[in-house]
Amino acid sequence: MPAPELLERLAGAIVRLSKSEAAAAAEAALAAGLSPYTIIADGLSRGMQTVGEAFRRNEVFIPEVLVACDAYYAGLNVVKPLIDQNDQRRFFAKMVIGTIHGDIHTVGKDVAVPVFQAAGFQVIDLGTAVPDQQFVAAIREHQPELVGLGTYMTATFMHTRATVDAITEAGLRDQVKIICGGPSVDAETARRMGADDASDNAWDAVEKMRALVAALRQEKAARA
Ligand code: B12
Repeated sequence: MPAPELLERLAGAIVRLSKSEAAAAAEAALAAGLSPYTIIADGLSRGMQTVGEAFRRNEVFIPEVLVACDAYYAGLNVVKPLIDQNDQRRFFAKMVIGTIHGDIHTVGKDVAVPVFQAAGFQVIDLGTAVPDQQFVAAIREHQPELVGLGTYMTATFMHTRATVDAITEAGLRDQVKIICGGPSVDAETARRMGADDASDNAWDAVEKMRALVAALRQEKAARA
């Protein structure tokens, strides 16, 4: 099968919400000599993008999006062992993500992470109810440009301030941009908490994240 058809099959498997088809299409694409990066960027990710557009138009809903994520991961898992995770040139930027402490909602982050990966971010997922010091340790270890805080409730959104303060006290605040995500947060409130931006939609967040990374790079260049 020629490359364009293989890529179409990969993207189509995500749109058709088929885990088995995504895995089989990834195997076939690898066997045909396509690189893991082409499979992810031009195949699986394009499928996720299409699903995201349908979600924005209210043509599909969260249950379908979650199955699309499963299909995306089924394809990704086939090619993952062949990716050099340390090859920074392949990724647009590295991000550390975790749900703020006190908050056990998992679904939003489970949807957002594959969307961010599909958009070219290398994502280190710290999980749910993440203590402040774990964010600090992860920034030291992984040196991301972006920190994503999953903040799904008003009550625990207040913890954003404590997390940002811990990052500041560790002397790391000017190394990263911080974006909050979830239904209970807006950009203005996030900034009042010391973060840089917020989004309640993973696909919209990607544009904001790209802009934050670009701003950070400019600031770092100006400081150098
Ligand atoms: C499912 C659910 C639960 C499940 C969670 C299951 C699970 N494993 O996640 C259960 C039943 C456990 C639960 C518990 C509670 N819940 Co609840 N829950 C929900 C519900 C119905 C759906 C959440 C969801 O999955 N949405 C779908 C996802 C895909 O959307 P999303 O989270 O917004 O994510 C999108 C974006 O925000 C973005 N995104 C997500 N993460 C990130 C991260 C970054 C960095 C970025 C940039 C973007 C981003 O990408 C996603 C795709 O676009 C919402 C109501 C609602 N309609 O939102 C309430 C809701 C979030 N829950 C709420 C509450 C209050 C609770 C409880 C306190 C209830 C209780 N009294 O016990 C407990 C919390 C316990 C705790 N300590 O955390 C409130 C929060 C209200 C508020 N403003 O504070 C809500 C809004 C319901 C309500 N209207 O009252 N909940």
